[in-house]
Amino acid sequence: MYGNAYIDPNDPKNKLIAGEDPAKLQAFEETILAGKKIEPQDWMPVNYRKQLVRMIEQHAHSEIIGALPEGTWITRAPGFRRKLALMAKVQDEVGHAQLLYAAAETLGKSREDMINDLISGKSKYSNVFNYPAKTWADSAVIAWLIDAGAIVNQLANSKGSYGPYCRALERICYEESFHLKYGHDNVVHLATGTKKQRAMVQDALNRWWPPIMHFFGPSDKESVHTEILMRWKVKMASNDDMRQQFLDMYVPKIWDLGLTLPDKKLRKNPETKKWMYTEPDWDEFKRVINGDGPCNAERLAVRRMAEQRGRWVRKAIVNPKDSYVKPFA
Ligand code: BYC
Repeated sequence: MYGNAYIDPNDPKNKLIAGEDPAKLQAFEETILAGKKIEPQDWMPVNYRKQLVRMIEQHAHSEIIGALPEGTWITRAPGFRRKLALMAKVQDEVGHAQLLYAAAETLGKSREDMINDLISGKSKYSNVFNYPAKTWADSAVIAWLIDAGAIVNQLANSKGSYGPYCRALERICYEESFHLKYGHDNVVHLATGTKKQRAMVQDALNRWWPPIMHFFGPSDKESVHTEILMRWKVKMASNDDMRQQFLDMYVPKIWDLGLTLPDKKLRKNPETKKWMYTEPDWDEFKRVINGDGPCNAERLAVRRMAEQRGRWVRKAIVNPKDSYVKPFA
């Protein structure tokens, strides 16, 4: 429906831009085509704003919820150095959420509304964080491969069109590259360790592989938002392209460690240079992102508790006279 050619907001086929001023829309699209950034004070179509809020908000939620599965391993990480490193990583992830909430706020949605939409279950967040981190190896696999997937996505999108989101992503990517190295170091340690350690990391990889394949979103055929997001350079690559890029970079590294992946079809087609794989279970993906994964209820319950327990602090910061309010009221 949308190529790079001019699109007419008065054409009933173009529902996503219905009612927009054609001249403003054209100027907006030309700015994007020229590779310039859109800033908060600039004119933007209603749906550009809506899509950005949806995506940045979901991303911010993913960062704070993503801190939970790894966070539970801080006290159990083997050795003081790994405890310190994991604590710093978890702290970074929560910091990423702050950067992203601030970027989304520039589009007019308040942080309070975003948090309320998260804890009420209205907003989505990344599928991967609805699975349990059962062993120390799970935390290693998350830090290596989920952070790797995040970098593939975020590095591409940091070259996108919305200034505040791109600047937040650039900074996040610097920190994620440390996380990836930390995760890789942990996986290598386990994969080259005792028989028990190898078995533990292999088991974690087997369980995390399907959610990792889901992480990049539904196949391009099924994706709802990709077309308009790519036209407006919010997304700089399609879901399937990002998945392919991830497979290209990380499957060889996983195999090099002598680890296997739970997909017999997984191989690179020498002619097309594309990875072939078993189609992920998209019904499971839909269940998980719509609230019915193994840990959704637990994750939201923790966030709800954090929101309630921190309420008096936020109130006291806004109005110090209120600082006598009882905690947990
Ligand atoms: N999980 O039309 P589509 C991290 C939803 S955190 C859940 O293809 P789009 C880390 C999608 O929202 C990094 N939902 O969507 C943190 C849509 O539903 P709605 C997280 C998903 O937006 C702590 C529907 O499916 N990264 O790395 O074009 C510790 C149709 O999909 C998912 C980001 O948030 C999913 N995986 O493309 C360690 C990156 N995939 O909204 C690590 C920013 C799809 O219509 N986001 N859905 O109800 C994006 O790049 C894009 O939003 C996506 C999806 C590629 C994820």
